[in-house]
Amino acid sequence: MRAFVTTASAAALLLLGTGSASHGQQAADPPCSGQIHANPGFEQGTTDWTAGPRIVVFGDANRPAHTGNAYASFAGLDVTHRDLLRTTVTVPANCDLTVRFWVRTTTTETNRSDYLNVGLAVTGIPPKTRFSLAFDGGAQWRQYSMSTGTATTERTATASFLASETAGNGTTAFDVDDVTFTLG
Ligand SMILES: [Ca+2]
Ligand SMILES: [Ca+2]
Repeated sequence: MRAFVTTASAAALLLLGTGSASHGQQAADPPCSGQIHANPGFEQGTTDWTAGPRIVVFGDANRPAHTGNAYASFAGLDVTHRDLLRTTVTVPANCDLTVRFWVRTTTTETNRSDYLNVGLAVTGIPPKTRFSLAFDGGAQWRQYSMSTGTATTERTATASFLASETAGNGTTAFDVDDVTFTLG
């Protein structure tokens, strides 16, 4: 099924629907519940994610996952580079989507140089960085959350994790696990 991403095409769809004899406004409740990502904790590697080659880590006893064996890691390499991890889900009409994720930060930095920008891009809304995490994120797993709000049309939502590391001033590793996408 094609996504109708513009207000104009959504309005056209509504007009077409009005001509249908099947029903009025008594459509079934939208399916606004449940966690909808198939691989939120990276236990199936990069399935359903777009990720660089070194991002998903399995079974590191020294730095265990938040749950399961696997997590995504933007490793502190002390090399100037960027890494991107992202995934896209469909948000049904009239549903809110809440993305919750856990981050652990291991660092030798004492000021902000390496960072992890977490974004949520939603159909019809300009992409936005919701969190810009850095050296002060904490060595224990911490949970963060961000939501799309609701709209009257089906949308797509892309969650992105963009790590940027700069060499020569300390190293920072960001670990990410249990990125859940829950409709409400
Ligand atoms: Ca996991
Ligand atoms: Ca650095």
